[in-house]
Amino acid sequence: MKRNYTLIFLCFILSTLIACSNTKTVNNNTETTTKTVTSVPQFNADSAYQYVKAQVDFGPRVPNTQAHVDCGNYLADKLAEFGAKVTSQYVDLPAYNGTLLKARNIIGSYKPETKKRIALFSHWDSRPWADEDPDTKKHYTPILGANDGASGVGVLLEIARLLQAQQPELGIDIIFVDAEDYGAHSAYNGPRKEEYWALGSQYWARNPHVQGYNARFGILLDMVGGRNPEFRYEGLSEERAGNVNRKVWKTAKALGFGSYFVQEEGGYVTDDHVFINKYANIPTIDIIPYYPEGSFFEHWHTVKDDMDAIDKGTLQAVGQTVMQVIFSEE
Ligand code: AHN
Ligand code: ZN
Repeated sequence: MKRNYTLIFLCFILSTLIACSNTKTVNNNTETTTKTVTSVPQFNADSAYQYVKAQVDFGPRVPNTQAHVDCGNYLADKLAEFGAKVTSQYVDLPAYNGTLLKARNIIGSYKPETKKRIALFSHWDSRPWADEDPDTKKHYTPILGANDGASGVGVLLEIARLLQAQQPELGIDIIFVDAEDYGAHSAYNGPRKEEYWALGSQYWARNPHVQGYNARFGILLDMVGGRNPEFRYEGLSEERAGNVNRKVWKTAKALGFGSYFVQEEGGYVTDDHVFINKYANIPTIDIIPYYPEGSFFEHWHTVKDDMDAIDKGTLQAVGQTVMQVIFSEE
């Protein structure tokens, strides 16, 4: 009799243990499944393409023009429509040739009260001159900047649309910087200083929209909508934010975009991230096409940087990768 009780007791303990461990396994599986399947929304390249086109339809977004004012209003309205807290920085910035540019940086913030943040950047102005055009008669014609300008902004607007419905753990700031592309004309004889570029981000990096602003890291998107680009590790990004480069390129490869994101060294590029790293001290990478010949894409700074230069597959590769990266942070 006594032995039977002991046996029943032992069976009870054993079955409880099995039941407990089973429950635990099931819960773990459920958790893992939920996380991988539902947590990263699907980036829609058709939608991003429409946002690129909407900008290009205003015409060249050159500072001190009506198209620039109108497009700035459109961008701020879209961010607000997508549920971001919108801040505009209006500032007059002197260009290399003395022209005073009426610039506007536009920031859309998600979870503005959250301390842990990620900053996503793209310039929204377009170059006043097609000074790389094969036809020298076009060298003073303003460009549409479908790829050089509108593509990065289009990708970020699509991300904003998705964030409206579902947000990652960290706060996200979408930062449209102005007056990036007013760097010295190719015919200019004076010194070619890097500070002539990226005027809007220089201002933002010294005067962020929130006092004492900081972010875990930053990602700059520049010319991310062209045909067959090869994104490589840009030099300064590698020095200042090498871990962010690995994270992004590894994520892209895992998503099947390894042909766009090539895990090789690229050259150094003067771009917005230089000043964001320097003045705001946020480790920021630049996703920008690598071109050994020194042109970022076939129609760079030419009148052909129009909607025909845009490839939805590229927008998809960059957009889905950035989504996966921002949703993977905790
Ligand atoms: C150089 O031309 C070396 N940097 C300019 C970066 C740029 C121009 N990004 C867009 N347009
Ligand atoms: Zn440019």
